[in-house]
Amino acid sequence: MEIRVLRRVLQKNDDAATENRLWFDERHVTCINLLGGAGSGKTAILEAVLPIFRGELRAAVLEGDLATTRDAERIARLDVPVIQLLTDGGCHLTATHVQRALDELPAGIDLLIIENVGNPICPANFDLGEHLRISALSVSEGDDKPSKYPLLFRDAALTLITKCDLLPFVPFDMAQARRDLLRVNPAMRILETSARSGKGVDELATWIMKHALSLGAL
Ligand SMILES: Nc1nc2c(ncn2[C@@H]2O[C@H](COP(=O)(O)OP(=O)(O)OP(=O)(O)O)[C@@H](O)[C@H]2O)c(=O)[nH]1
Ligand SMILES: [Mg+2]
Repeated sequence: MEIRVLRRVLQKNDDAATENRLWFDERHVTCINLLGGAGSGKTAILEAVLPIFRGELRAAVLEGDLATTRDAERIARLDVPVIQLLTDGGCHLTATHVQRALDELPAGIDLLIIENVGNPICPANFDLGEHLRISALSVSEGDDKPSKYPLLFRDAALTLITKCDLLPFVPFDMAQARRDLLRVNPAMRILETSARSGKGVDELATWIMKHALSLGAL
């Protein structure tokens, strides 16, 4: 009996991602996919950085979660347009999830940040149609994570080492983490941040605005 082998099982997702990218390009929207493990500080860093864009660039957020609207509520408190995408148990967002939300976004935005489901593994495999990926690694997760979860960092243009205010309290070898991140992706930029102390937040805002500008959003 002939065994049929289907390759490129992600083709359907990739097709939707290509359509999403076209949608963003036609409207001059820069799209960023923010990935990281559960609780790595993704929403907290968004809460810190989004107010800086006010008056400079019109941002909106898609929040990916298995359950609850808690993260969307946190973003809505900043008066930033936000849509909660619930995956009903799914461990990652797909391009189709994003596609469904596009027509619900307000007109005239320059930047869309998609906070993916907190998970260091699956989200990395799904192109959402973003222009840029930012990955988050909190110091409380441990400096071994870049080597253990390389896919999370492989396509990141920027990795945020988050919760740096906790460095005095957790064993985290920064030099080792940086070395391992650059081994996974020598082209990435690394930024040490803390949503609590504000460390690196202005630099993150500048980085995002510079990239949005070079991608033609502004
Ligand atoms: N000390 C410290 N705690 C932080 C920082 N950022 C986030 N936290 C805490 O870490 C926990 C998780 O933060 P979130 O911002 O919800 O993390 P997340 O990655 O969005 O979580 P999920 O969306 O559930 O994956 C919360 O208790 C935050 O208060 C930080 O910079 N410093
Ligand atoms: Mg979150």
